[in-house]
Amino acid sequence: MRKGCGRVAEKLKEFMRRLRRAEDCPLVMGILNCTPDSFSDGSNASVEDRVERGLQMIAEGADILDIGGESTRPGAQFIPAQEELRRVLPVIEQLRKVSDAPLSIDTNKAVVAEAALATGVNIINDITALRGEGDMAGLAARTGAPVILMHMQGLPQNMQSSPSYRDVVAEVYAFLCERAEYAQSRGVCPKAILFDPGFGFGKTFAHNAQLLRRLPELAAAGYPLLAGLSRKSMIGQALGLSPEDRLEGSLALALLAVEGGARVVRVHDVKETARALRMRSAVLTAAGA
Ligand code: HH2
Repeated sequence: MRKGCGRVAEKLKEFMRRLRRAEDCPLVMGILNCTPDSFSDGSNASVEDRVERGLQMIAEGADILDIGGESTRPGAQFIPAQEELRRVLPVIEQLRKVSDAPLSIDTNKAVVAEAALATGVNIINDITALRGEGDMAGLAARTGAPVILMHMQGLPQNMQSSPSYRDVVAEVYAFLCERAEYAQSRGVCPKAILFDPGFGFGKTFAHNAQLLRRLPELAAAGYPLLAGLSRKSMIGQALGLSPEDRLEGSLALALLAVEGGARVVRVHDVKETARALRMRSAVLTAAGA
């Protein structure tokens, strides 16, 4: 049986409220990839195993799960909507039967997002910021689903070939503001919009570092910020470690992002990240900060 709609809606409302309360502990988004080829956690696990992993992340402190059916790692190949749906829908359906936690769908295809929303997902995570396949802006406006707008230069197929900016922070800021205006012109409520600088999406190490250090400039736009740095290649570049060995680097980057004003961190390692953030909050609270 599907979890009560009222309870799910209540949980989503609470999530959206906490996003805007800077005094609350930052939120943890657990990554639940349903892909054979994601850069750090791709696998051919069964639906049951993926659902179990999702529940484990919730038990470990995830405030939301981000479910994805298409890898967007550099060089990833495009897959059709049909295949993406085949990967994600059974997992969403099973998860919704047993959990009322907020869920987001990581897709740039409106038809995938629409089916996911109909199956119990609450939030659209669109790495193309409403420039993908189909009318994602219309869907977000019609359903009232909150939407994460992410910056990307190029496409996953070519984005790391020669990323180039005059001022990466100014350009990402201008892009995200333009996409937020577009979303609103299509009827999306401003309170339903989140910003994401898109770490690693068409960016060199130096670009990612600039964005991280100058995150407060992006936060100043007034939309809650999400940061996705978990296990990304900038950690490999700095420490020379492979994706499965990037936990400590990921924790360091998550804390830096939160210091810069990120309200949500998108991570693979939920237990460790939630503990690190709770530790930080405990110190700040005790110090009256
Ligand atoms: N990063 C990835 C995928 N989706 N969405 C947002 N909003 N922000 C991100 O930084 C982001 C994202 C890439 O990470 P992952 O899902 O672990 O890998 P893959 O794309 O290979 O599945």
